[in-house]
Amino acid sequence: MKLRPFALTALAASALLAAGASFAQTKWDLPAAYPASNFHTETLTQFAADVDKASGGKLKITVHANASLFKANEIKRAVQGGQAQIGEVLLVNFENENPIYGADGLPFVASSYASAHKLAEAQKPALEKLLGTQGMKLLYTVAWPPQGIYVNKEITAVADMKGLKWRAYSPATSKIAELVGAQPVTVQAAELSQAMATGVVNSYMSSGSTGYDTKTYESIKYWYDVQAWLPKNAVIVNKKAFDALDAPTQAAVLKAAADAEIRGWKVSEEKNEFYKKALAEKGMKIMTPSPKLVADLRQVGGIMKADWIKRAGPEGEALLSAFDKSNAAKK
Ligand code: PCA
Repeated sequence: MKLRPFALTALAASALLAAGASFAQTKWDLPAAYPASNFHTETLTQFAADVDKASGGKLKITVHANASLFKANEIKRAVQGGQAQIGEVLLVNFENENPIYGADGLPFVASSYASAHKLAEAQKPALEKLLGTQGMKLLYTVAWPPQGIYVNKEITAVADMKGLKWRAYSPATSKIAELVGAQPVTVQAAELSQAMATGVVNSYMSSGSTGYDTKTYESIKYWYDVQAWLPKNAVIVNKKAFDALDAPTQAAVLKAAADAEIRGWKVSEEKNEFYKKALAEKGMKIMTPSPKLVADLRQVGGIMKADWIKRAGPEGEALLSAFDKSNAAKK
């Protein structure tokens, strides 16, 4: 039989419609707080591409870098309320909500990649439970490189930090300022360059990564490689949004997340050395802290840990003792 042109078109249209019906595409927005070139954001971009591929294009995730959609400390609430389906947060930002979020922001509890990884494992069950009660699901976490002190003068003891205008990114980094007699100002990473350029701050604690991203060397000369802690970013998803996906797409998300976690930790550790070199090349002095400065900072850390244990209660103690056990065990 010979089909007339009209019949052909109708046939093609109905075939397209049928394909469309079985191909429901979901779009997610993923707010993130760091620049597109940051290794965390690159990990996210790859994660989104992996999900796209493994789901056969059914789930499209758009990464919004550099706090362009929500400020760093607003991302968690956005995911919780469903304004964003998925997001990347800095866990320690939310320590005032629950101390469990701040376990990886305690100075000198875990200061190498190996021990930070063990701390992440010890923190995970409590974190998953806590996020679950808030209608969210943990997908993966990745550590920032070890935290050191950016400061506009040489320091040999905590007494030298008195009066500094100190940029804080979390309750714990504000607390450090209080304990050393500095003035804390909370500034998210996306606004840090400006805060330094305008003299709002002249010091802060963070990784080589953030010093590099924010061109800290243009305003501040010294970075003390204290290796005090390795805070983590976490990628979290709204549970309703996740549950609304079909099973194969859920599996694709979980697989891509597991891959992203492995990739992210590896890149973080590799880039740690790169950042230090790059900062030095830009004229920054990478300093080994004096024994006195380290001892003083450890004392500050001790106060903070004791305070955290008091606030975190039995759950916090269980977390730390699980960590201590695995950290003491031979690898
Ligand atoms: N960079 C982030 C958090 C920890 C880090 O290394 C920041 O400074 O905001």
